[in-house]
Amino acid sequence: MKIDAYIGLGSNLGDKRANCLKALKMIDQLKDTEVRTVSPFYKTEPVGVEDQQDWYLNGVAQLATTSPPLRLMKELLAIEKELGRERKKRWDSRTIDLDILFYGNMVINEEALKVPHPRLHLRRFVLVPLAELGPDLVHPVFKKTVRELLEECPAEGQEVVRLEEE
Ligand code: A4P
Ligand code: MG
Repeated sequence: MKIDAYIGLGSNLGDKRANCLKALKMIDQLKDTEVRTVSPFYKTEPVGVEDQQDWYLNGVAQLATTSPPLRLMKELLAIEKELGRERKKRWDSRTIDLDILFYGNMVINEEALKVPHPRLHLRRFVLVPLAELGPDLVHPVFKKTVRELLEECPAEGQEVVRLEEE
């Protein structure tokens, strides 16, 4: 059965837009997964990082997939690797970060995969693009819509600027 999954894309190193577009193309080429819709991209203030980091480019994509969640996670990690992401320390600058936000209504609590993404409700760089694709999606743990989560999310230090589509 095809499941609707939502993923967050983020890049703050190199050609950020090209990195996100390449990742989307590679995701769409996965055997059991297709990219259904992509949000506009946003230029976003770095959140939760102490060192001086460049702003991020963030967006959200809706996927239709028959890949089970852990397999999809592995496939996304392989794409991150292929696009040259080096893991040095947590929350370091990165060429591409691919996070699974929602996988249907599933709730998963494993080390390798926590779904819904445990910090998505705190992050405007996720909620703003996600609300463009699915404002009425319901978070299966909080039982609130994306629109509601966005209204409740603190905006302080979390500027997001919508970029024009090209
Ligand atoms: N993992 C578990 N659950 C998930 C999930 N739902 N999606 C595991 C993706 N990965 C998940 O991830 C570490 C491990 O988490 C993976 O091996 C996977 O099995 P990582 O991508 O190496 O680590 P990370 O991204 O450095 O850390 P983390 O905790 O995922 O960071 P976040 O929460 O992704 O935050 N500010 C702006 N403006 N824009 C951003 O995109 N991103 C971060 C990183 C911080 N600040 C930001 C942004
Ligand atoms: Mg990540």
